[in-house]
Order: sequence, then structure tokens, then C-alpha cells
Amino acid sequence: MCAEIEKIKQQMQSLRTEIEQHNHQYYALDDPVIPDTEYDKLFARLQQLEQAHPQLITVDSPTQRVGASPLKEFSQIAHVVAMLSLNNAFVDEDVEAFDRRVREVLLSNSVEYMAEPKFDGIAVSLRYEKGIFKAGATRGDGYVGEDITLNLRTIRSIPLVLPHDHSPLLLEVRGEVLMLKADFLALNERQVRMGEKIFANPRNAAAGSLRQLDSTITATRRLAFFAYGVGEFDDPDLPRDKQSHMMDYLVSLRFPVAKEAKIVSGVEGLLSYYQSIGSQRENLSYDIDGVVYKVNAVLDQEKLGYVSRAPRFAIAHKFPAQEALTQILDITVQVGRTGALTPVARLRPVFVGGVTVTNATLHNIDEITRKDVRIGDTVVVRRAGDVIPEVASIVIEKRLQQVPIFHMPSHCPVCHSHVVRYADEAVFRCTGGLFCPAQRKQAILHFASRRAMDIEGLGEKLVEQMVDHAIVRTPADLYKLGLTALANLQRMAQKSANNILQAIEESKHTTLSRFIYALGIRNVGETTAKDLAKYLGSLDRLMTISDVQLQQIPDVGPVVAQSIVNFFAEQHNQEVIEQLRASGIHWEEHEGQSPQSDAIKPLSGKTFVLTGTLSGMSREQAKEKIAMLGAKVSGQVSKKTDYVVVGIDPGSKYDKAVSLAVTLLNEDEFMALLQDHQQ
Ligand code: 9MJ
Repeated sequence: MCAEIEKIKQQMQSLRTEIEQHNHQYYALDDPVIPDTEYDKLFARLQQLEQAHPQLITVDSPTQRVGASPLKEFSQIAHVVAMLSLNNAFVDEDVEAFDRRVREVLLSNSVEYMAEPKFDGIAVSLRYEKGIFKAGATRGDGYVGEDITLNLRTIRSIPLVLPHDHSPLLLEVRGEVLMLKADFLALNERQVRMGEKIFANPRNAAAGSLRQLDSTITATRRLAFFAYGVGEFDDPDLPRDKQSHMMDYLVSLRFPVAKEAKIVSGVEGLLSYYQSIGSQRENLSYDIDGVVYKVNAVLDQEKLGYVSRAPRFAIAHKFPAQEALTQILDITVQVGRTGALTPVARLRPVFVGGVTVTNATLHNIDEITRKDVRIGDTVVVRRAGDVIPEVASIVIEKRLQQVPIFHMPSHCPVCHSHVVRYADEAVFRCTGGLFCPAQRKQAILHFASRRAMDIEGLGEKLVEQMVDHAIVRTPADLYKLGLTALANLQRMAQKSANNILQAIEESKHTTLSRFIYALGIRNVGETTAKDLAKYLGSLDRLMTISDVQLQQIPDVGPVVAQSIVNFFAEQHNQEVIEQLRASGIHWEEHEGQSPQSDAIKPLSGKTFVLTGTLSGMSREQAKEKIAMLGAKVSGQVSKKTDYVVVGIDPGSKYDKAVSLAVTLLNEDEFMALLQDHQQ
């Protein structure tokens, strides 16, 4: 009996080790070696054994990461080695001054630094005693923090035990808890579905998740941990010569660290690292708000010491803030090419993301309602990278008095036509069509855009004037323009007028697909335009084809087909096309490829999306097999997607597919489907 128990105990221990190894592969190395289903089986087996033998459950068991009973309040933990914050540098001169001071103290010409991304999360300290995770705390005021041990235990990239050959008496690992951008988006989607509040950014989501008195809630949130330092320790193995060696040691203890950290020299090294990380920022899986530079040699760090609660051997070089507070002065409505009305917040000018922002999109009325945005509100404006600035959230505490709720107008603010909202759409639309000057301007801009007719120099300001002065009403009018009419426009020198006329002339030689795209037919983007040109071969055929025939073309569904038929049914559109052709616009006609050639294939018209890694074939091979059966592979999941093939470690496409209830296929099901349709 005793031997039997001993055997079970060993089995449980080996399951624990194996599961934690997979946690490490998955969460720290981003490199899972087994499919999730296999992981789940191991986990279930361990849970089963633990249920049968509760006396054998250990505190370091991965099953114990699921959270514990709620606390009444957090207790306090004192930091024996203070968790100090860093001084900030905002401009290159600040970094130059930092490096100069360092060189002066060290009497050196060029200093070696460790440069790291600066995580935008919550600083924590993890205390390991004899290799076991004993306590974890927030930074608090640097000297005393809150005991959030139970919450930290739920984070799978935090080791509960250190490898057995490294069980130092004491080691405090310091780093940052954060939420990956993809997990943040998935969390907010889930919050919306459940009618719960949404988080303004990954940092708030991470902080909110970590501050839960009920750690079972934290356990439902996907949080990540990255290490960047050490606090108190009693560990002879901890390298004390260089920051970089200490980081290597933490990696050997299975702590995740920033892969982008790098050793650089001198101020040039620092500034070029800043540039390089800045350009990668959008593509990183987590939010950062700058980079951190640390003198690499620990002896030198000690020589430099501290000034007023911050180390002199390190500095944070911040990126321009991507969020700022300001006030909404007004909400106006913009009309787009298809008549879609977009509410826009007019803001008290604010410097954010490196530029002064005066307008921010409010997306649509559902977003306004969800965020409860009103004129006069103090709001958080976000401008990330080159993305259009948006109102991320409001600061309700700063709303001084009840202000009226914003409503979309019942008439177009530009042409006063009726505004409608179709049942299946989030947007309101102006019904004015090309009668509406706003839609006309956008239609002309689209017609002239680079991927359409590519008329260089025909920008927003110019089109605005042309439409306002009634020189141009339709794209066809562009080809009737004379020098005098153009040169009479404001700020239009003769030379630029000539250049524009030249560009208009050159645009006459085009391709059928560009021309179709340029017409701006609803739901006909560049790819569809290319398909239409490829399969139909001529504009006349496109103008006369029935919607049933159109749907024979791969990727053309009933909605697209109807849009096309509606567009060409309009007398007005036919006239514009005739005028455009008469003006000399031309392309090489060719016999359309019969859509039959693809349409008769067994999966034609179907769209697949691939996510995760397939074990039996490469992504390219999968795409090829799908294409051979006449179906398409798309990079994005939408309502139109027919199948999402889910491999190992799927990405956010999986979550999207679940939320849109798209049919999911695992690898076996995918293979079976291919087999069934083999010709
Ligand atoms: C962050 N936030 O990423 C430090 N940090 O070092 C990095 N913070 C730090 N290092 C000493 N990478 C104090 C704070």
C-alpha cells in the first residue's frame, strides 16, 4: 500500500514538473511544444490524482494557480531592498547629460550599458525562499507594498518553484506584470459580451486584474510577467559582476525576460537603441512606454549610487505619451464616401503621441453610448503610432453637471438629406448619394487615389475647392478641366495646374481593375475589383451581368453582387461611365477567364483562415491544398469566413472566430474535409 502511494506521489510530481515545463515553454519562451489539448490532458490527469489523494497536493502544484478564497484586504509587505523608481529622460539631451554624469564618475570615455524595453505594467517583487515562491508584492511607495501573493500565483509564467539544482536560501526577483495586447483585446471583447466594463488599455486591465481581492478573478485573466532585476538575495550563484549576467541567470531559472534587451556602448548606442525599439513598438506583443538604460557593470553601479530615491546608474528614456487628458469642446459628424456618418470629437488641443491633436474619432453611436461620451466631458485621448486619434474613455468624476446625451442627426449635416440606419449596421448613413457634396468629394478623392486612377497631386484641399466651386461634380468632370478653371482656384500656381492636368491626362491609360475599383461601388474593394476584371474581362460584361452570374465568381456573395447590380442600374452612374470612356480612358481588354474554371471546383466560393501551427504540413502547403479545391485563404476572420483551421497555439483569430461563431476545424477535421473533397 505504502509503495503504491509512493508511486502515485512520484507520478504526481512528474506530472507537475512536466506541466510547469510546458507553462515555461508556452508563457516564457512563446514556444509551446505540445498542443493545448495534450496540455489539458496532463492537467486533468493531475487534478484527478489530486482529487483522489488530497493529502498529496503541494503548494507548488500548477493546479493551485486557480485562485483562493477572497481576501478582506491586502496585507502589507516591507521591501528590505527598496523598490525605487527611475529618473526619466524625455529628449536626447537628457540622455546625453545622463551619460556624461556616468562617465564623469567612472572616469571613462565610453560606458557599456544594458538597454531594455520599459514595460508599461505593474512593478512587482517575487520572493523565493529555498527555491519556493513564498510571497509577492506590489511596489507601493517603494518601501512597503501590498501582499498580492495569491494573485501572482495565478500567473503561469511566474515559476512556483525554482529548478531543483538552484534553490538559493533567498532570491527576490523584480519585474513587471502586464497584459499582452492580444489578451487585452480578447478580454475587452469578452467584457462587452458579458455586459461588463471594458478597460481603457492593457495597463489598466493588468492593474485591475492584479488588485482583485478575489484571486479566482485574477485567474481568469491572462497576465504575463517579465523579470528585470533582483532585490534582496542570499544566493551564491547569482552573478554580481554584470547586469546582463544576472539577467542570463534569471533566464536559467526560467523567468521570462525581454527578448529585445541588448548590451550597447556609449550615448550613440543608447540613442540608436531608442530609435530601434521605437520603430518596433507597434509590433511588440506588449505595451511599452520607453526604454531603460542601466550601467552594465555592477561595481560601477555601486560607485554611481543613488540620488534622492533614484539610482544614478539607470534612467528611463520615455516615448512621447500615447494618452493624454483633454476636454471635448464639441461633437460634429463627418460624412464619408459611402455616406457613413462618423462622429468626431473636437478637442481642446492636446499634445499626445508626439503631435498636437484637435480631433479624435468617436467611431459610431454605439461606441459613444458604450463610453457615455458627452460634450464638455474630460476624456482620455489616445494616439498610437499612425492610427487616427480616438477617445479611449471619459473621466466621469470630472463631469460637473448633467449634460445632454449626444444623438446622431436625423439629416445630413452637409446636404440635409435623410439619415438612415440599416438594421445590420452600426453606422448611420446619409441618403444623399452623389447629390451630397461630402460624398462627392470623397468619391472623387477615392477615384483619384493611388490604388485607383492614381492622379498625383489631386489632394483633399484641391478637391474641396473644385466641388465647392462647382467646377467638378463627378469624376468625369476631371477630364473636362481646363487650365483657366484650375488656375483660378486659390493657391494654384500655373505650374501646379499644369502638373495636375498632366497627371489627369496620364491617368487615362489604366487597367480595368483599377477603373472598377475607382468607381467606388459599395463593397467592391481592390481585391474584388481585380477578380471582377479577371473573370469578366470587360466593363460591358460587368455592367450587364446578373447578380446570379456574379455570384459564380469566387468571393462574390449576394451582398457584393447586389451592390454591383444596384450601382450599374443607376442612370446617373451609367452616364458618368459613358463620359469617362468618351474622355479617352482606356485599358487593354481581354477575354475574361471563365469563372467556371474555378467555380466548378468543390470548395469554390469558400473562404478559409488559418491560425496556429499545423503539425502535419506547413502553412504554405495548407494554402496550396485549399486553393487546389477552389477555395480562398484570407488573413482575417470575418462573418464571411467559412472555416477557421485551428492549429497549435492559435492567435487572436481563434478568439474572433469564436465570437463570430465561425466553424472551427482542428487539424484532423481539416484533413478529413480536404480528403472528402479530393477530386
Ligand atoms: C521596466 N519597467 O520595464 C526597470 N523596467 O530597474 C526595467 N523597470 C527598473 N527596469 C530598476 N526594464 C528599477 C526599475
